[in-house]
Amino acid sequence: MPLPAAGDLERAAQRDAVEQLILVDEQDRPIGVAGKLEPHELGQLHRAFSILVFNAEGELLLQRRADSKYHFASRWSNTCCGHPRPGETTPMAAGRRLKEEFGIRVPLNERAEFVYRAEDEASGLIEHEYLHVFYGVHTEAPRPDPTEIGAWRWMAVPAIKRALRRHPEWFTPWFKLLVERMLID
Ligand code: DMA
Ligand code: MN
Repeated sequence: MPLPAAGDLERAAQRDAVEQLILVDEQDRPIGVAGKLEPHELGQLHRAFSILVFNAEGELLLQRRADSKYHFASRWSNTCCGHPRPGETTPMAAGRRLKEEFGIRVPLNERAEFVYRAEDEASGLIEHEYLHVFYGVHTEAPRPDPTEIGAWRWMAVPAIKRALRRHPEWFTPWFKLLVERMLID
């Protein structure tokens, strides 16, 4: 796994150590609370969200996950992802992470939900999530947090599909699922 830069090392590890997430059953009913890392080590199902932000031309805002991310580091992915904390609604959490990661506030609509499971060979961690998918539109340049986002760009859907076909290993597995299920050219 790529290692964090000096300035990111303590911040990234500290944040992941204190975060908590919501364990759920296959119907998204809460069944418990856990620290952030353990469910990803064990592959326990938990609540999560994925956000797709488009510009006025219909291009999607992509992020390359920072090299210091705890899993799926350095991969290209959808605009923003995360986990609601215990006591936090999923739309609130989605707005919070979009602001923290990309420095933008965007009205969001929930459009879909599904369960998926994916393993990250590099970190040995497992994503097993009940995923809520949000859409939003934003036209200005974002101001990303470099401890979260290594790079970003707007990209048209047909170009995303071509890149995914040729180089699936450049992308996160949940992004591939989102594109296949949700995005028509
Ligand atoms: C976790 O994403 C959630 C999904 C849908 C993969 P993340 O690692 O970008 O979020 P965070 O850093 O907030 O845990
Ligand atoms: Mn997760």
